Amino acid sequence: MTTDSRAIYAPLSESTVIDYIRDSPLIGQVFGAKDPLVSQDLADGNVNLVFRVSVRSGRPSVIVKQALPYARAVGEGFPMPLDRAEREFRVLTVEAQQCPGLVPHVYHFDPVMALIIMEDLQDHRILRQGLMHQQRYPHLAYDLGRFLARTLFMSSDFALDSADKKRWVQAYSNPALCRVTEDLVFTQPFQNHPNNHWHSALQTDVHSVWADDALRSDVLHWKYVFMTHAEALIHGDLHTGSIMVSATDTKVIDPEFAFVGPMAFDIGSLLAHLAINYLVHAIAGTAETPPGYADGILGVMRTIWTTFVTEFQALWVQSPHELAPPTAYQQAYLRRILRESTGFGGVEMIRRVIGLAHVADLDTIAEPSQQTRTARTVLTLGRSWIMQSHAMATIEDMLALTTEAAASSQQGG
Ligand code: SR1
Ligand code: MG
Repeated sequence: MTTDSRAIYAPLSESTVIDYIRDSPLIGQVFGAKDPLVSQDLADGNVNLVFRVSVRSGRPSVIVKQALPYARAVGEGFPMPLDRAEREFRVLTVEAQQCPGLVPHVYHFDPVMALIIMEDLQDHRILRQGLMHQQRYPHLAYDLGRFLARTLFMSSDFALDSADKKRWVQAYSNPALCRVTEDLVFTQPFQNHPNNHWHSALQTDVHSVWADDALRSDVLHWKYVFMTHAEALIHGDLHTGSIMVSATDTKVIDPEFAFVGPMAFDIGSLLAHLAINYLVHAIAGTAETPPGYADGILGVMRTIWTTFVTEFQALWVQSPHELAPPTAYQQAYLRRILRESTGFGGVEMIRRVIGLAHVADLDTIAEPSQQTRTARTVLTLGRSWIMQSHAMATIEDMLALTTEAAASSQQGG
């Protein structure tokens, strides 16, 4: 892996990205000097430029991900700092050590151009797309439970030396992107804000969220936890669009929102997006939905959590440390993480219906009344995860709330 930079930042295009590669250490490392290179614009997330560059036959190929000084999908009115590329590069490097094989290989980082050149996962697809097309991934839940346990444990005070942990808090400080999350996740969706948008059929539901002071107080609590609890180096935007999968492999991508924050923010966000996908299949399933597919998503949620717990506890045992706690403390700690995951997950569900950034699982439901019903149920479940979070003792409690919301929606509730 190389680190190198051009003198001046300039956003790349489909043609200039080829010039960039021709003049980079990728020649010799991945491509030959005379290889006929082609490129493809693959950007479909909210934030960055993404290109595939390959030889004309298709392989070998690499992905070039470049930060823009603003959020790509919103425009220049939504500034975002270029230094997020460097943070993403550093976090991918740390995660590759913590979880070999679960993040893409990085070939090259250029801090001035704010770009990372990484492995092209051509045989993978974005998990959200795979789940929307009713694919099953037998290794997924285990891989993600392990990813969560290892990244979170190994960057926490349970693994790091006290002074090192404090250095990590500084080194991964991410004020601008944390502010994006504070605004887009915890604040704007819970009040009337011009960045919000929602389906007109949900007007009453949205107004009842804004009028619900008990709910808004709890959301404020979770925002405060997000802002103050420097527990571990978290991914910061871990949803089914930040994961790539094949039948046999899982890769977690896009850690640009990473900072030292509450472990449960990652777990809750991931489980929330799976719960949204569960509701889509349970409520708006089509003739193509295989029997049992929605329940399979619940199984993925369960196994992510149980694997996380098992692996996290194994790391506690295997990594003797001055903070090695007794079993009762471990159990209480992990129950707190479950409660917090439920709270954070509920906030994430609601923001994906009302806030700036929506999800394709819901937006692509073809039949309008089914789409409304499902989105309304996501709001109901989000509220229930938030308001019931204090009562979560096991993952089955969270799954029960989830199946109850689906059942109530199917009965017209
Ligand atoms: C303008 S950024 C909107 C959202 O996209 C990212 O993936 C984060 O989820 C952020 O909240
Ligand atoms: Mg992202």
